[in-house]
Order: sequence, then structure tokens, then C-alpha cells
Amino acid sequence: MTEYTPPAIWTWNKENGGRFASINRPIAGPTHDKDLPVGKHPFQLYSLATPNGVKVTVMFEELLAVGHQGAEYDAWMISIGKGDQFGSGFVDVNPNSKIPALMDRSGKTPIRIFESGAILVHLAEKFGAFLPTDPAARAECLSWLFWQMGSAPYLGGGFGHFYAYAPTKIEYAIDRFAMEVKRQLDVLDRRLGEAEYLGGAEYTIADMAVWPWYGALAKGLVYGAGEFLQVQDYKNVQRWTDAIALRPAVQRGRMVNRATGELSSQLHERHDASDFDTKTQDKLEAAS
Ligand SMILES: N[C@@H](CCC(=O)N[C@@H](CS)C(=O)NCC(=O)O)C(=O)O
Repeated sequence: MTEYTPPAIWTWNKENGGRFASINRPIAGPTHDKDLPVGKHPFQLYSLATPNGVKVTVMFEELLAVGHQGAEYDAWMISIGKGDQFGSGFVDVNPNSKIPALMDRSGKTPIRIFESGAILVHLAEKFGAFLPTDPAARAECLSWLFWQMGSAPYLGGGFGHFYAYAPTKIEYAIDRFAMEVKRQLDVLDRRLGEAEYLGGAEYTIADMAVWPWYGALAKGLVYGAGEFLQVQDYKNVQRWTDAIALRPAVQRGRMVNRATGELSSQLHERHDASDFDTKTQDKLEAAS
């Protein structure tokens, strides 16, 4: 490893070579003018099926599955690799330029919500679902939800970045973040050894937030790191992630705004429940 002495003043080196270097920049705000599309439903979601995006589409599908018809939504795809998150309309909804971003148009005045955890709480409170009202159960649920929001950057921005995306493998960085991610998996494993779900006996928004990250990690689906982290050892996490994966709403939610994988698993835009049967990419491409 070459020794690096930071200069007195940091400057933007556009050629750093890391994956996503083309969309990373040290300033906020829009790069171009572009309005967002608006569909017919009360909720307009601008997103992509990354783990942070999947949290919200799973929540919408779970709400609809238990009969909350007011949770109908249009899901529009934001291609972050192409820089859609820097369009002026998107930045108006999320000044942080990251998916997911939501406009709640169900009331007189549209409400913007960004940060996936805030979106989950907004929807849970609006529909009185997947967030317990008993103070102790609510506190446990919100604690695990916020645990996810605080922990996942060590998994994604820390471990995932240095293990899978950085242009060179730096032992110090991979070692530091592998240790932290294994500690996090053990935190989850111990909790799921004492309760069926993270919040307790009930499936809640805490599970919806943690599952797309740590549930997928436990199955070796993120960063190809299953063997490296020996994820099979976390038996309670395995039991929990397998159970959640069987939920029909979770299976639908994973498909929305998905741009990779089997064409039959990709529903680029979702505007109606029937889209899952008629508008997946395999069907659209066969018809064109
Ligand atoms: N804390 C945010 C994180 C959102 C986030 O990092 N989104 C990523 C995709 S998973 C993104 O939009 N990246 C685009 C970019 O950084 O330009 C949340 O949970 O909503």
C-alpha cells in the first residue's frame, strides 16, 4: 500500500477510479432541469430497487395486501447511474439527491418525504400499520429501525465499498469494516434468538428496513461476501430472512423499480396491481 500524506487542502480528483466515481461529487443541488412525472395515485414514489428503495416498495405492497386501498402508489424509476437523482424535480423532493423519495399527494397540500426510515414511519403512522402503538413495543420497533439507518452505512459505504468497489484492496479498510459487519450480524442474531421479529412477536417496519440489507447479506446476495463473512453461521438471521422472503408482498416489492436480474423479476414502473402480471420486462420486450 502506498503511503498517502493528505495535502493541506482537499481537491476534487474526478479520476479516483472507484465504482460510482462518475456520480459522486462534493457539492449538492441539481445538475439539470427536469420535472418529475406524476401519476394518478395518492403516493408518487421516485426510486430504484436498491436495498434502500426496496424497503419502501415492500411497505406499500404490505399495506395494500392488508387492505389499505389508500396506499395505492405510482413507482417511477430513478436511474442513479445516469444521474436522475440530480434533476431539479428530484432535488425538490429530496435535497440529498438519493433514492427513495416520496410525494404524499393524499391531502390538500402535497408533502415530500425523504430518507427511507422517515418514509416508513410516515406511512406506518398514516395507515396505523406495522408500527405498534403500545409504548414499549413502539420503542423497540423504532430502535431497530434507527439501528438500521445508523448501521447500514458501515455495511454499504464501509465494507461494501472497500471489499467490492474500491479500485485497490486495502487490508486495513476491509478488515475494519468486515469486523464491524460481523459484529452487526451478531447483534441481529442475538436479537432474533430472543424474538421472532426485530420489534418482538410482530412483523414491523423495523424488519422491512433491515431485511433488504442484512437479510440479503445473510444469503450472500450483496457484495458476493457470503463466504468471506461466513454468513451461514448466523442461524437466527437465516431463519428470519427465509421467513420474510416468503411473504408475497415482499416478493412483489422486490420487483418494483428493479433494473437488474431476470427480466421476469423487473417491473420498471408500477402503476397498478396488475402490472406485476402484465408489465414485467420479459413481457414488455416480448410484445415490442
Ligand atoms: N439514508 C438514505 C440512503 C439513501 C441512499 O444511499 N440511496 C442510494 C441508493 S441505495 C442513492 O440514491 N445513491 C445515489 C447517489 O449517491 O448519488 C436512505 O435510507 O434513504
